[in-house]
Amino acid sequence: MKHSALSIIFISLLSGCAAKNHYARASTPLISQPAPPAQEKPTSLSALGRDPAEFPAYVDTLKAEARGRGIPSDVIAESFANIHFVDRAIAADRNQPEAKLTLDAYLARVLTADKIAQGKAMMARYRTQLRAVSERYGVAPQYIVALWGMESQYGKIQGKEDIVSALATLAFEGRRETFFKNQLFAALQMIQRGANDAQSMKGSWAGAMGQNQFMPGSYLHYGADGDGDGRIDIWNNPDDVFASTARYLARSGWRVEVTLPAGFDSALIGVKKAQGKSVARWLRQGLTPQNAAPPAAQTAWIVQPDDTQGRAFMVYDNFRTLMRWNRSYYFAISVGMLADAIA
Ligand SMILES: [Ca+2]
Repeated sequence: MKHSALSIIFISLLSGCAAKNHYARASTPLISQPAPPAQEKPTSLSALGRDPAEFPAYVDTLKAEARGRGIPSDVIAESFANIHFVDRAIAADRNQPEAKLTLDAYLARVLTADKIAQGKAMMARYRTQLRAVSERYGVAPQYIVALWGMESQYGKIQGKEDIVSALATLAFEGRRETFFKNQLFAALQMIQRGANDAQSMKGSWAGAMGQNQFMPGSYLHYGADGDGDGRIDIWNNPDDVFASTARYLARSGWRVEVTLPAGFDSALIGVKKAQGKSVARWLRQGLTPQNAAPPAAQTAWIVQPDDTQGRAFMVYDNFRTLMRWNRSYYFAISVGMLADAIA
């Protein structure tokens, strides 16, 4: 990928929260689940030794593991009441469209004039709430609205799949079993805590829920009660959607802006694995962070989105993770472009 594309992510997604230092505590998944790396070969259930006829028995093992994790039996019974094999989850997970589209083709599909116009209207309609959330979390409102638009068409398309079934099916598929099992147990925890009742735990085939398409794990980590009613309702309540999205963006920060010393060797700029150095080593080379420096032992990379004259940023492994996933990368670019368009 060229740096010019990177600049879109950086300048637009990140300049809005430049006032605060939000570098990551830990590598985190995107809001939606990331697609598998493009180089991963498609496999079939039979190649993995998994016959859909074995799904009910697999579900029994999931229930047993949930009990072992301390989820009460009545919560398990309620959560699995509608359990079914989700064919579409398997088909769609194998056929991530972005892996086959160019970036321009992807943008033409997702960044429509209608979506931009609606985004501007939403910015105006929710101006007061967005300003409050923006101040609280240090995230500019257009990024919150852009994520909302990209994830669910501003709340309109949230998915109607039973989340427990979608996650159980994806875990059964086996390519990322641990990831999806953990998301499933997070969904059960949500039901246990009363985040939503089991019948209403709906979302996409990929397990993403609500107006901001949080995975259950993201909900547990980043969910925020925007209107103070004691619930975090990302399905129906825009205040909660805005607060949760802003909290996610603030916590999953991935960069700190730096000033490069005169004569800095441009060969050191980039996100190849070999270009990573500890923060301490970068500082010894004369880089000056514009916010508090990250932990000295943290491995970081230097990027300069505008190639020569522009600002430089120190980024961490979660940014590289983002770049490895085409879908997420395209998605991040499209969010940045939508934010610019509606700001
Ligand atoms: Ca609430």
